[in-house]
Amino acid sequence: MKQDRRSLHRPKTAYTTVRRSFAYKGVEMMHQAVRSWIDEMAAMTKPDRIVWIDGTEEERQRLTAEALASGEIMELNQERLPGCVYHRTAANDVARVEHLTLICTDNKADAGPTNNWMAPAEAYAKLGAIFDGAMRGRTMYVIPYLMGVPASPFSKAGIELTDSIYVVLNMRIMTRMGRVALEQLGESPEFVKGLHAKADLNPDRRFICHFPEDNTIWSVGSGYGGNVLLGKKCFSLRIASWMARREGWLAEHMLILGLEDPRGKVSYVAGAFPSACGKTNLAMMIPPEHFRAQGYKVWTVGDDIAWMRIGPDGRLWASNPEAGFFGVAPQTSMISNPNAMLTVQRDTIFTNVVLTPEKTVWWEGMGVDPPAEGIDWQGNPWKPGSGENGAHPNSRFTAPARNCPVISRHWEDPQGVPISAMLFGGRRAKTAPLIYESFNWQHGVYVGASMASETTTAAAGAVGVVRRDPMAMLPFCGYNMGDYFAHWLAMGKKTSNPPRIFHVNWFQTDAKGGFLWPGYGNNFRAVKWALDRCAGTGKARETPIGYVPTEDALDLTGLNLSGDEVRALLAVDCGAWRHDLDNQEEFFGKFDRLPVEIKEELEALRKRLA
Ligand code: GTP
Ligand code: SPV
Ligand code: MN
Repeated sequence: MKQDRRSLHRPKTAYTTVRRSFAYKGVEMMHQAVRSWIDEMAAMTKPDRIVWIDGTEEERQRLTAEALASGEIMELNQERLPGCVYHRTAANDVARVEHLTLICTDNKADAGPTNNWMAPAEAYAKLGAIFDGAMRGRTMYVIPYLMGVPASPFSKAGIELTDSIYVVLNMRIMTRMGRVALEQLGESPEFVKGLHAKADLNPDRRFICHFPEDNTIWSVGSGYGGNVLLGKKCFSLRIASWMARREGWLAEHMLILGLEDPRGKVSYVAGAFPSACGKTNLAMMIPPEHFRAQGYKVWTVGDDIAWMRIGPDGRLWASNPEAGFFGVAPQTSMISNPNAMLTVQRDTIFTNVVLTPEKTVWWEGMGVDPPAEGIDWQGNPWKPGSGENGAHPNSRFTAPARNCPVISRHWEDPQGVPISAMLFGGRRAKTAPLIYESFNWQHGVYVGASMASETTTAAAGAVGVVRRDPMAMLPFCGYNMGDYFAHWLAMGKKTSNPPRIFHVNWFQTDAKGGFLWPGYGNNFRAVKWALDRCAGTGKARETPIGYVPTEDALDLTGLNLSGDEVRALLAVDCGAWRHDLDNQEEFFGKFDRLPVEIKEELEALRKRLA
């Protein structure tokens, strides 16, 4: 009887579909481990059909047509936005859900004090009950994908099983998917097993669980980006950070850019800022006119994630494992980020923005007049001046990286690019100056570990609250953050020529609450100073917190800042810092695996501030 039920649960059609799509090269060679895992997941979720994703253009067209027919996506004006489509998520499903994101390790202490934890057996049972039959009447898509470029020592394979075409179309942009991944996977059973089902999109039955000991991710009950594009935060940060610690590398929430000087020399910078704190913008920034005229250029390598390994030359080499950008739409304009605007003119998926009557898109801060009327992110008629946002503040675009006008020539180099400087930064209305340099690697790790930022709409919950967010990895570190700090310290010892570490803050406010620093392309001025420091030329004064540029060290040509404003941007307010240290102590107090070096750095800073 039990047997019968089981076979009932395994729709016969599924097997026909699977076998037919086995036609493409690679699947036949696939390891038995892959096939039996898919069988098992299908037995649980019970889809009507299983479709293997091969990554071809024909397949994109077929799936797009299907999703258009079902209403899952809408077509945009193909003359103005060729290849672009529009999607809305459920109104209660518009951001990552950190309180529903869990790390499931055998030992609770391995998840650490900053992660939500559940025992693996309990999590499998709890989510298994929600997954049970969740794909009935639906199709399960099997997406083999690579994070990283094929045949690179950095790249890793995953398979995501999902019942959402929207996910398939996004993964197609964000990863290298289909045949290329299966071919690399070959007969190896080494891959990250991802399972996603939208289920009933009920926030009470929504969980994003990571099982780093099993290379497994289970996500249920959401259709929003970071919760469901399992190659991104779930694999490339949470699971990869676990792998990186074991294998001796770093998986970080960092942009990567190349800064070319007038002689044509390109230096690479990586930067960790929390969600919606400026990574995409910095990665694509255009230097101010004064610098462009001299021949300075910025090239984009990545906008969200960096995998970094120690090279044979003792430098840290970084690679962007993603193939696209899942970027914040609001405030993106031809003034703030022209390269992003140009990137999203074709082959882009827009999520939760305003749909105009001409079937184009609009968002707050786009820098063009809003349509007289449109449809807002919730699908309701909307008019400018209504007092409501037309686009959700965390509305996003998904665009291929190759569309970016300033994509680096080296963005797909298998060995990555060598990093000269690393930036840690957040949104701090007060306390943190525009930029400062740490004294050395250990101090730099402490600067990263003690980072703080005001929360944004990228995650559900309160906005604008200052929270400690070490290395911008608080929501993304897949293991005990005390061990993570220790790993960073150890990496410095193993790297003979490590990057210099800086802290930046584009978000200081003046007495009226406006931003003191014009930001965006002007951030080039601070990044250039960082590279000047690496070259031994940037002028600095030593302060208790680190090296701060002297007032004449930043090239501010073309900017309208008063002397007082510049001094405010570069000020170190010892009283405010002492206050900040109390908050840091409270935060670090949560860790029972805090490396002694972090504590020592904090004490040393307290002494310097006294
Ligand atoms: P995630 O994709 O969530 O990881 O975000 P991100 O770090 O890539 O942030 P992004 O570059 O998309 O910027 C987020 C928001 O910050 C946007 O609304 C930007 O307009 C704004 N922003 C970015 N850079 C600056 C800056 O230099 N100054 C100011 N004031 N705002 C900025
Ligand atoms: C972030 O929140 O840091 C993002 C967007 O990059 S998401 O993919 O949703 O995590
Ligand atoms: Mn991010």
